[in-house]
Amino acid sequence: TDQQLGPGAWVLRGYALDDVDGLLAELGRIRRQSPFRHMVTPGGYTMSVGLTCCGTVGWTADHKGYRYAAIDPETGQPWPAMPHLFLALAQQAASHCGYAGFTPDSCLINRYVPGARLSLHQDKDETDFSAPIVSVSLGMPAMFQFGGLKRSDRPEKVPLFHGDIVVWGGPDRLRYHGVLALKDDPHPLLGANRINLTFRKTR
Ligand code: MD3
Ligand code: FE
Repeated sequence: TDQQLGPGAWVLRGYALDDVDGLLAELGRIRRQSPFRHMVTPGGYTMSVGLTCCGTVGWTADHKGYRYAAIDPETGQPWPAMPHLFLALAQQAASHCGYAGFTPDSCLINRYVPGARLSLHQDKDETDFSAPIVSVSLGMPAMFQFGGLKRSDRPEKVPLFHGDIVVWGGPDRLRYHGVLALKDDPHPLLGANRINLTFRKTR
């Protein structure tokens, strides 16, 4: 049931389903320590997606730019540690797609409510583009946009559902991508929320 999106990108349908309860328990601990917040981009826009992180470093945005940092700017404390279950699941999904030895140091956690969206962008704040990115979708479905290496390349639409994992690496690592505004389509476990975990090796 693996669906290939590109030469280095795959959707693994339902791959995280057996781990959902454990992932949500860990997420509860993470968000008590570093709550979801809406970051303001360097251009002055408040993101509709709420965000927190775990791992050695977390992703932050402010008027000065985007970067990875060890301290959560909201709490002044280190980001929560990456739970073993998170790491194990990301590594298992990566090796399933041929990316052995994936050692993510950061997990970005996005929360979407109805209407929240992520406009087309590239992930290029990392220093190591040789490592893949692993993303885990939980809760409400979303329509993902998978573009090309140029912003002007017309994106392909790919629906992502609760429990799906996507692995992107190699020639697909720098493709433009985004998430269309979420519909109000409540999920039995997560209500009107979508949570996306994105694992990265940032350095
Ligand atoms: C495709 N998050 O946090 S999955 C992001 O669902 C982000 O929250 C989305 O894009 C979400 O930056 C999409 C993650 C993803 C990450 C890297 C990619 C998709 C990618 C790199 C190339 C192509
Ligand atoms: Fe991204």
